Amino acid sequence: MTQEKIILHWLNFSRAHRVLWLLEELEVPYELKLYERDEDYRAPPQLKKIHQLGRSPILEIYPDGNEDPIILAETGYIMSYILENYNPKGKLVPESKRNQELVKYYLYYAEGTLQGILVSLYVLGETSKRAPWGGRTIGGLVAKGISKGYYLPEAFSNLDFLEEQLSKQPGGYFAGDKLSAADIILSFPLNDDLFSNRAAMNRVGSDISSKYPNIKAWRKRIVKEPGLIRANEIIKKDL
Ligand SMILES: N[C@@H](CCC(=O)N[C@@H](CS)C(=O)NCC(=O)O)C(=O)O
Repeated sequence: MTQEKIILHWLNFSRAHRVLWLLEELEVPYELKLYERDEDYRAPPQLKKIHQLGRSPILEIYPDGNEDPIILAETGYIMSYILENYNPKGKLVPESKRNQELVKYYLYYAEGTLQGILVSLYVLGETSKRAPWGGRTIGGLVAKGISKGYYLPEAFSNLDFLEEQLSKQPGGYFAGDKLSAADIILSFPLNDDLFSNRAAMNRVGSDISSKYPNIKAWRKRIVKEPGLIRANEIIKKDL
C-alpha cells in the first residue's frame, strides 16, 4: 500500500461526503479541508485554486512526499482511484464478477445519468423564482412543460430501474449482499438529493417513498452504516 499524503476538499451538502465515507470505510489516512457554500449556494473561490472548475470533491495527493500533487476531480473517478490504490484487502468489493462490474457501472451512472436529471429538475424548478419580474409566469410555464415532458418521465424511469435492480439483489444492496461503492455513490442522488430532500420530493411528487419500497428499505439500511455515521460525526465535530 502506498504511503501518500491525501487531502480531501469537502464542501458542505455536497457529493464530497461520499468520498469521506469511502475513505472512512477503507481506513485510509487523509486530511480534510472543509469549505462552506456562500449565500448563493456556490462553492467559495478558494476551491478554484485547487482545481480550475472549483467543484467539490477534489482529492489532492502527494505521492511519496512529492511536492507536486496529483489533483483528482469527479466523484466516480476519485472513488475508483481510491478503490484501486488504497484497498489492498479488497474491502467493499463484491465476490462475483457480475457484481464487481455492476459497481463500476454505478460509479459512472450516478453522475453520468441520475444526477443530471435531478439537477435539471432543480434548475427548472428555480426558473419561475429567478426569472425577471414580468417573465415569471411564462418562464414558470415553460420550465414546467420541460420538466413534465422530459425530466420527470426520465426521473421515474430511473427510479423504476433502480427499484427493479434492488429487487434482484437478495441482500438489498445495489451490488451484492453487502455494502459496496455502488451504494456509497448512489447515496447522494438517491438519498441526500432526493428522498431526504423535501423540496426535491415535491418536485417529483412526494408519494414516491411508498411507490418505491426497495429504495425505501435501502435508504434505511445505508443511513445505519457505521462508516457513514463516522463520516457524519467527523463533519459535525470539524465544521
Ligand atoms: N460531477 C462532479 C460534480 C461536482 C459538483 O458539481 N459538486 C458540487 C457540489 S455537490 C459543487 O462543487 N458545487 C459548487 C458550485 O456550484 O459552486 C462530481 O461528481 O464530482
